[in-house]
Amino acid sequence: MACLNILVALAVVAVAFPSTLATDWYIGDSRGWSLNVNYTEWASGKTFYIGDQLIFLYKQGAHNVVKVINGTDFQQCTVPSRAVTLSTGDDVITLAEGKHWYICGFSNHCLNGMKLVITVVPQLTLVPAPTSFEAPPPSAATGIAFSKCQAWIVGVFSILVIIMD
Ligand SMILES: *[C@@H]1O[C@H](CO)[C@@H](O)[C@H](O)[C@H]1NC(C)=O
Ligand SMILES: *[C@@H]1O[C@H](CO)[C@@H](O)[C@H](O)[C@H]1NC(C)=O
Ligand SMILES: [Cu+2]
Repeated sequence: MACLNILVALAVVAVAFPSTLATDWYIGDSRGWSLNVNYTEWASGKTFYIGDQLIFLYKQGAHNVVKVINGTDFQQCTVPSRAVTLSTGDDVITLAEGKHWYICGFSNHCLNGMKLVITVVPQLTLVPAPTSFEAPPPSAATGIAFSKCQAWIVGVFSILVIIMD
């Protein structure tokens, strides 16, 4: 039953560290980047990792995305003079670690709540398998058992990857 033990251990690892793949975050989900959305509420409970992408969808010309440098500008809705402004209507930002502030630069939109602050943390990495699984001694019988086991593990992992994708 060594095979089952390994499968269970791998399943535990897979659940504890669900994915090393980056997430695409559609800001505001179906509402996109617009007025009348509480982006504090939208962001709450979400964990943003380095390498994830923020996607701001909106009608071009109706809004924009301005990256502000600090919490003061964010609170006061001040557009910095040399701000990075995105305005394609389909703006994608790949996240680096730390706190990031975004506002809409159109008049009064930020004051009416079009503002998003997030904190980006490092991605958890997959830890090496625990050392308790020693490779079996190389006899013919265990050799076959082990390769069956490997086939199982590959199979189960393929299914997990499909499910979690
Ligand atoms: C947005 O949601 C947050 C958290 O639920 C709440 O504290 C805040 O008052 C809301 N803001 C507005 C403008 O409704
Ligand atoms: C925030 O950034 C603005 C520039 O956009 C700067 O003038 C201001 O001093 C900064 N405030 C703090 C508290 O760092
Ligand atoms: Cu706007």
